[in-house]
Amino acid sequence: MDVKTLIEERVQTLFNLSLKDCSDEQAYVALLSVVKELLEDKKIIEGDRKVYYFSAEFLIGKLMSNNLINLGIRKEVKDLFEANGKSLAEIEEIEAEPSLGNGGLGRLAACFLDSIATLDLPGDGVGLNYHLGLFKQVFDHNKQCETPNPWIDDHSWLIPTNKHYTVDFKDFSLKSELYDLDVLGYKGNKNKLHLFDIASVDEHIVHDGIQFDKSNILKNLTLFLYPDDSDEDGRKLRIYQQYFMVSNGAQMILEDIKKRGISLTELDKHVCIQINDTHPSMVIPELIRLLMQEGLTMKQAIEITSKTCAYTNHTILAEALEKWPMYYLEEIVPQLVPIIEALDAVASERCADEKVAIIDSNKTVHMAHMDIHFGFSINGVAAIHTDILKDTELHDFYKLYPTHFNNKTNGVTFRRWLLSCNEELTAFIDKLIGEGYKEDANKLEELQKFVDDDAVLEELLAIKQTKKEQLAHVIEAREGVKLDPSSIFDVQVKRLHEYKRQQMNVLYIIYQYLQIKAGNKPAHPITCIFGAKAAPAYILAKDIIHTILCLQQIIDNDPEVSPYLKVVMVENYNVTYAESIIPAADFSEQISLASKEASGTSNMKFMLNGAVTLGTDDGANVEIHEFVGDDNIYIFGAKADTVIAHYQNGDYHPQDVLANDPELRKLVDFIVSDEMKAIGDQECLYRLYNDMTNKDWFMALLDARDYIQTKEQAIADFNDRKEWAKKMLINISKAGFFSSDRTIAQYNEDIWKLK
Ligand code: Z15
Repeated sequence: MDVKTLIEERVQTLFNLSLKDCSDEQAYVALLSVVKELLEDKKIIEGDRKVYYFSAEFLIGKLMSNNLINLGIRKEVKDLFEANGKSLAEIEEIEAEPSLGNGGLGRLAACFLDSIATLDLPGDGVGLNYHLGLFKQVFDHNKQCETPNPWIDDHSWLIPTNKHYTVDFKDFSLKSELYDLDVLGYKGNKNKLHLFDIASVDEHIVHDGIQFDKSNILKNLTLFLYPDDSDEDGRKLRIYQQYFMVSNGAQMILEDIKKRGISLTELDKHVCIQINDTHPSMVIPELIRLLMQEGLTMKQAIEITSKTCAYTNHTILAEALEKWPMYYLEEIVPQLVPIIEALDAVASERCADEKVAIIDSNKTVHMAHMDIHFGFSINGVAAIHTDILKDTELHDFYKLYPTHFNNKTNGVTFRRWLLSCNEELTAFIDKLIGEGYKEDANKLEELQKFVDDDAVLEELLAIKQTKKEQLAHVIEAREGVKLDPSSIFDVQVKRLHEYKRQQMNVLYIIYQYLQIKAGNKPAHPITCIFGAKAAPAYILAKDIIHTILCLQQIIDNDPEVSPYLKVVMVENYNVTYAESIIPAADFSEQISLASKEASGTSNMKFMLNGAVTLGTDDGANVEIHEFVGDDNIYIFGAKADTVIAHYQNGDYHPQDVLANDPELRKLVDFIVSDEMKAIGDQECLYRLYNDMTNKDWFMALLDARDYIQTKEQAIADFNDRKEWAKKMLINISKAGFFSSDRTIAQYNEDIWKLK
């Protein structure tokens, strides 16, 4: 039966209504039920060898649009709804976005699952089913407040399974429940995302935002992703979560291997476990423990585990590399302690230097060190990032295991980040070069032949304009803020972190504000769009949000300024929001301090949608720069080697910069000006001001002047619409390398070796 008839009949059986007469909600429920069945009928991808991607986060976004695309029925369904007076886009909005991730790392995991299935490789995700997600961000008095973000309801895509495992902690055991999500490849077969949970979790213990008793593990274990770890109970809860995730995953894998009649001594020939950052690192000692329980010697178990596990590093920020005091592990998972001690002993036999020790002299366990000593591969996520790991951050490990180090530059799935979120651009590209690029992204290069075709360039600008108008509607509906779609849409959307330097963007806004007040209008009106969540215990990040929101208010209320400059920070930036913001962007802000952003992935989504990058030579910006050339990107600021030298020499002081640059001082001073203090919280504003002027650990002042000049140049260039459209076209045509299909093909070729 064709899909149209299926849907029409389903509305009839479920609601006794015709598609014309049912509500959008009813249409959604019927569509969901049909699509779930179509997914159920899809074959599971099989193979002798399988990868398991272990990750604390899977930021999958809404699933309907993606599933329709991968089933190859989106157009049919859209037409059917249209013929019945309904809009598929509006119906898709009804779905709640799963809140299973935070930022780039989680979104990468989701893109990877999509590409693994699309390449028809056997590979499943392993994670946790957080009921209340990260948190939902709301603004109150220009400050971030956190509230629960429930997303599981009767209409979720989760598939309950009958699988249960027992996970032992020191004081109690937990019986797990497993929920699965189908991950369908583009016009292909499917894999699974396995999300573990327990039945006793109780959302009702949450009060006053996202407060809850952190010691009540039975009730809180899978409530939130990244529970506040500023106190000891919070840190211990993270260990409970991590061990629960990896023990379940490891048990599931071994069960499957045994069922297939394979000897556990052959595990590494059939299974590869990819450890996504250090959150799942305990899978190494846990797998060793389980193998020993099955009768292997410790030596055998260590060897097999080492040949099974591979580690991806996503950061060089020392504070993000997890370390746990041994006594936490003794209190929670004592069964791992002798194994970790044995691993530490083996490691110190290989190299006695404490810099590479698993357990240091303070009895702290370094999770990344365990991954590197006892995994067969370690990779960084962009060329410059891997180089820095080899040369600096992990140099001592590189000397020990040079062949284990490899680079896998990140990528993004074009199904979601072009086909689904930008139908207009997709249709235009189809018309110009055909649909081949959907299977082989490098074919986007064929767009190059249109760089001097005026009609094409004009159409590209027209599509961007359409996407900007659509975004203006979304933002007006959601934030109550009116945007001018003829202004430049300058976008910085990403987690709030000092190293990403939203505070430097703030200095630009202050600069522009003061210029306009002094009678100097910008070359083109500009709208600065922000989206960012700050970790609940990250005070300075919250101060930066407060500062942005105060600036937004001051500018909104100033009729002299607001026709030329507008600031809007959207509430609760998430995947769904990204899908309407990214296609509408003119400028892509990628302004991290060089050496600090491992890769970045929104930079790739922006270029794919025809935005031009304003960025530092950091992360994947470096590779974007190489692909598009100097004329199609705006690169500024200190280079990574300069920055690294500043840290090594301890010779960067913001006061030195300010002493030589009185104009810059005026910008910083504005943070604590009377205007700001009149509406803002003085404690927050001064805390940020004092930090920026005395510490400025991520060197915003070092690059601020160059940043402001570069952005002014970009604004001026924007006015030559034809030249700008060429830059857009070249960015799109060079985006092919950043498809996660390419990334996954490389993981498979070098690390996983499936099929
Ligand atoms: C996260 O989102 C990333 C790194 C981390 O260590 C954690 Cl805990 C979360 C990001 C990087 O910051 C970003 O540069 C990179 O593109 C992304 O992971 C995916 O590799």
